[in-house]
Amino acid sequence: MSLAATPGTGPNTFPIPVIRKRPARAAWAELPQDRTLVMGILNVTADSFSDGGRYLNVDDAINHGLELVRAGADIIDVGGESTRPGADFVPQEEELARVLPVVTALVATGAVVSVDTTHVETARACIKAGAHLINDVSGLTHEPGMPELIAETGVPYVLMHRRGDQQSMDSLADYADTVADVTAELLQLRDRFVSAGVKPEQIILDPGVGFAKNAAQNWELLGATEHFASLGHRLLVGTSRKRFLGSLLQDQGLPSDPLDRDAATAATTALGARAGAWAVRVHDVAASRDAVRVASAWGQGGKA
Ligand code: PMM
Repeated sequence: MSLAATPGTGPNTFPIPVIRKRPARAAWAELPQDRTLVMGILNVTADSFSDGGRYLNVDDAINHGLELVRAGADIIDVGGESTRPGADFVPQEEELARVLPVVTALVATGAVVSVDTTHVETARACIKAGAHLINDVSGLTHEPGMPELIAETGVPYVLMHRRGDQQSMDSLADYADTVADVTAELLQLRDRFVSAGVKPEQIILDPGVGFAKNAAQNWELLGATEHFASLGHRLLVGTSRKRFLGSLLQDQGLPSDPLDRDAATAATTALGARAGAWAVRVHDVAASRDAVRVASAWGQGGKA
């Protein structure tokens, strides 16, 4: 990867390196197809559970996005509203003001950029600014107009399973059969998007680990990764530093704070990759960059 210096673009004050010189849309088409992709998390938020407040400043956020690319991220997922249980809602205009300069600057470097938003107007503005992917965690509560926007723009779209919102979801983790119920609800949602004109190949499914699920339910969903990867869509899995990993480590008497969960996260990356995940969403990119390559080499005589 060349990091040729170029004049700065966007609102920040330092020159932004061009990672790959090519039209913004081509960057998506050039993503590797022979291994699981690594999506690096860039939370431009005050209160995300493991990195809240660290990248609220635009320059810090852009710098961190570039660090994630240098560490081996295939996609950078930029979010302006924390989705952790109990988090405050952020007005859509404020969310957009946080993410748009970061998305614009990262797209200008040639990076593949995803936007983690539940808001149609944020998604619309970011797509206009060149974002390649919309990552919507709203699940069964998505905003009216989202299916139409995704159909109209043709961008890839992560359809994640969640019941309720960040304030109500913990009380909604009641399933007769976790895997069957999540599958049925996800496919119902998928059908709504397809009816609005979204092409099935635009849709990336995500079982929504930790969203209206307790630890045991998260493990059930992860154990069914192969099943979720066989539903006719690409599959994204997000486990990074989540509470259920902390509980597992704590129960074993091991360090379990959010920043102690990266090795456990890398293990879920390797297992998820072996089970057919298209991408994993992680904070610690370097560990998962290596883990997806180990997963590819496993069973292929060492050829990653
Ligand atoms: N998890 C979080 C945020 N966005 N998006 C998708 N598609 N899947 C996830 O599992 C997911 C997500 C919460 O993690 P963070 O607060 O560390 O970003």
